[in-house]
Amino acid sequence: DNQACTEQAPCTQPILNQQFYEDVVNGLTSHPKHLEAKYFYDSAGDKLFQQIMACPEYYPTNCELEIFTQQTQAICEAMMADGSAFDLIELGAGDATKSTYLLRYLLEQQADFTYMPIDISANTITYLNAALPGALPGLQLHGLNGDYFDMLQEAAKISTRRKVVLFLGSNVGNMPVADAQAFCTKLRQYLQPEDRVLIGIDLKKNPHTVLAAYNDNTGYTRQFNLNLMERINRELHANFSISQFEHYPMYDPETGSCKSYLISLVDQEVTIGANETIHFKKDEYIFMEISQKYAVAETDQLAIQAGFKPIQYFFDERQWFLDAIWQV
Ligand code: AVJ
Repeated sequence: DNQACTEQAPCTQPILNQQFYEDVVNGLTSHPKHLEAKYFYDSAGDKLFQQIMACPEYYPTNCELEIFTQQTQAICEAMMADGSAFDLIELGAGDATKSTYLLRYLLEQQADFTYMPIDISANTITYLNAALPGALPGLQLHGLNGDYFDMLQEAAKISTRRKVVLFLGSNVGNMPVADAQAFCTKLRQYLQPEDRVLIGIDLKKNPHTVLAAYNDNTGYTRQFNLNLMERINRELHANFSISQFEHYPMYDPETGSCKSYLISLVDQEVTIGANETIHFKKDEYIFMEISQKYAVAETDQLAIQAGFKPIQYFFDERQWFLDAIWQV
């Protein structure tokens, strides 16, 4: 049943996603308190992220689209390399809107490739398997549902062809720099000499521009953050009062880290399921998400420390965003 969990009637409803529960309790019993950005994307969160991407303030999506539409040929030539057959693997493909520009051109050139979108969401892979063959006739498609590295291993078993990995949308920015370094190093270990990566990275720019992208006027970004609390209420039978928390976005131009927090407006207690009570002091924060911005030289460093060679750069007109080709 859907009975609310109150202090008088502690919640005894089952928790369906045990990993989610453990990660949330872990994060909220840590100092400082934090939540994991991957949990933003339930169906309400997916919709809010679409709305964020459609906001005039949220420039990264438009920048990368501009790059893909204005420089399609050069990007695809860099992926086609010596013309040998390849597997085009996309990490976190989502609805594949951006990559479709590249896929269409590759098909026109009769490039010999299989598109292998990897996504943690089973819904996404089911959708892509259903939608792409109609939209892109002749596409060889092999969707993989699961963790990035498990699925990269899977892709290596399916074929030994050359790999080109897409990691778009500044998803790499969702990790602190040290984690991004470790991630790229691990990615390098799953690849062979001559394999390539096309990585989209948001660049340092006017701090007002960055901050506005994470603090849109309509309030979608605020709702996106608060939705994670609502998701915890729904799925983990918690009782967050959403109105008792305030969204606080910030950008530090020196480090390039854009971070969002939820600040407790009052002293309060929140229960999660039957067994957890979390205390919040007034003004205490929960760290929600990082969206790291890089200087071009810092993206080179990220590549090189991981064992990649940056071999080509594609910028938008304003040089706000970079899609780089890295080679093993
Ligand atoms: C999907 C991680 C690239 O950090 O810009 C957008 C997510 N969060 N607005 C980003 C996000 C708030 C986005 N990434």
